[in-house]
Amino acid sequence: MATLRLILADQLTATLPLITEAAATDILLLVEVMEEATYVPHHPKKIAFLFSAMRHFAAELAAAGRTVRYVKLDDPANTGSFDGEVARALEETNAEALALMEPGEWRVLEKFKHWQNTLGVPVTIYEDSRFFCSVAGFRQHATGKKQLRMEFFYREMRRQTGYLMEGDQPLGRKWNYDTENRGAYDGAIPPPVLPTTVPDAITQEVLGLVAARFGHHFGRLEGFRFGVTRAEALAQLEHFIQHRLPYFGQYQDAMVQGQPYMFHALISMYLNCGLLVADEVCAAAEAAYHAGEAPLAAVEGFIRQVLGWREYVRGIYWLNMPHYATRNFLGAKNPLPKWFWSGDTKMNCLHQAITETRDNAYAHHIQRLMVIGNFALLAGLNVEEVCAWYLMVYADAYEWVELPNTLGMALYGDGDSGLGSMASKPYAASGAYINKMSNYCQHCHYQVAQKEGAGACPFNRLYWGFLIQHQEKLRGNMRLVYPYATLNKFSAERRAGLAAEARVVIESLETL
Ligand code: FAD
Ligand code: DLZ
Ligand code: SF4
Repeated sequence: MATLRLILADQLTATLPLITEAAATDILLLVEVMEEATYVPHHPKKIAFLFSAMRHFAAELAAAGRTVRYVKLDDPANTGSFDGEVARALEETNAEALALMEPGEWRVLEKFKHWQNTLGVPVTIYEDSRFFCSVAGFRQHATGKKQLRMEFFYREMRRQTGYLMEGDQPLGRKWNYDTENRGAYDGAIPPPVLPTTVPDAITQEVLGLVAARFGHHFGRLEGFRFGVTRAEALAQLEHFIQHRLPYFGQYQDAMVQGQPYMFHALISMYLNCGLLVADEVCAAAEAAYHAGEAPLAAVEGFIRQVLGWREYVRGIYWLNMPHYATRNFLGAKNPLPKWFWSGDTKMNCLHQAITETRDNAYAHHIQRLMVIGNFALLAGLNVEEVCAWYLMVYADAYEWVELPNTLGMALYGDGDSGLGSMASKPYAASGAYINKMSNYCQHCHYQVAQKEGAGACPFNRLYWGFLIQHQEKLRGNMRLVYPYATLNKFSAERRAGLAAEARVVIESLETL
């Protein structure tokens, strides 16, 4: 009896039990479908990356002797959806069972569950074995707690995995080295040039297809540089470990005009589609520390992102879906300005972050959080629209990781959920933070030192108005004691002036 085994574009890991447990007669199914490429209009580089990676992965499986059924997007028989392609494959192959692995998105899991009742064949759903913490494991972690915090979850994961541990103690006797990390960039170490990957014939064909079918989506296809095979992803990881990891922590929050990558790893797109797995990434970083090639602060900072944050956001997503997607604690409803689709704004920090996103399908964490996210938070931009924007523009974006980061961490949309909230306070900041961490303000139309008036930095003009507008909801937050104490010292007249100043900015979002 043959089983049809569906492998999604973000399940390209040859060691998955979904694949290794396949019998010789089983059929491995990979499908390029219009429905997935357009449920949000993904960045063309993201689509090209996934289609090319899928085609290379399928070729490797076939070369290893597996029976692979691969459906290209432009196959005339392609029905355009997972539903259609699974039903067609079952009919045409006479497979008598279907095997799947937990998907990364709630909407796809709902489909899978539906198939259990409608397809007329037994359906098995494997657990996604690539994460350190299973969905059930996170639920257990959450049980009985009044509030969840990444830092405590992370310590639990360190103990469980043994990463950077000496017995039951953290290596160096400290769990977290952030006080040594996150400095401003002094220019002393130039960011290394990234290795480039030359598109082969498969990628060239995909690039042609994507240009023709998705060229109208936001984002530039030219300059495609992602690796598309496991070997290429491993080479990218190795380059990071050797050349950028030693400075990762120190410059983690730094932003420099014309340097989109700085000392970041650029591996999230490979981790999230399965070409790399989290365990090998953490192991490589830890080995660099033990070999004396990277300091503990940098290695701990990096491992915290992968072992801590990445696992934590996945846990939060599955713990809280589907209602999580509808949260909007601060009632943010203002429409996205048109320049989110062009980068055409006089605010240099946003111009840099959005045009780099358009060109590379990538922006690093602080650009996502403290520039684009911070602006969206202060300006009260519509949570649903902002989340959709993040989901479509980044090559690493899947709802399980995008939604908690955007709705939760950047927009504080889950601020009322107590147990499941991502951040302990909104990441609201004035222009002073961006000026401290970047050189963007030196090249900006607006004055970062100016607090009010047409020429002042819009982040400054929005900041106090944001705190005033949401004081009923935020005043009790212990981490906002200082800004609210400062606000309380202002006269009623001054507070009214600051609120009016923010309203003027919000009314002129399109022209900023
Ligand atoms: P590095 O900065 O070098 O970090 C190393 C690795 O740590 C990353 O590859 C990633 O796997 C992991 N990591 C770090 N921070 C996080 C985090 N907060 N959540 C999950 N993993 C993390 N990451 C995504 O993978 N997909 C997304 O769709 C996504 N959307 C985001 C939206 C917003 C508003 C914000 C603030 C962050 C988002 N992130 C997302 C997290 C983070 O910005 C990216 O993982 C990171 O920028 C990827 O680049 P890198 O590989 O160079 O990461
Ligand atoms: C993002 C994406 C795109 C653009 N295209 C496909 C596709 O054609 N076939 C496929 O199997 N998966 C695709 N994906 C990834 C799916 O949307 C992903 O599996 C879900 O988002 C669940 O994580
Ligand atoms: Fe951004 Fe304000 Fe600095 Fe301009 S002055 S780059 S808008 S923070």
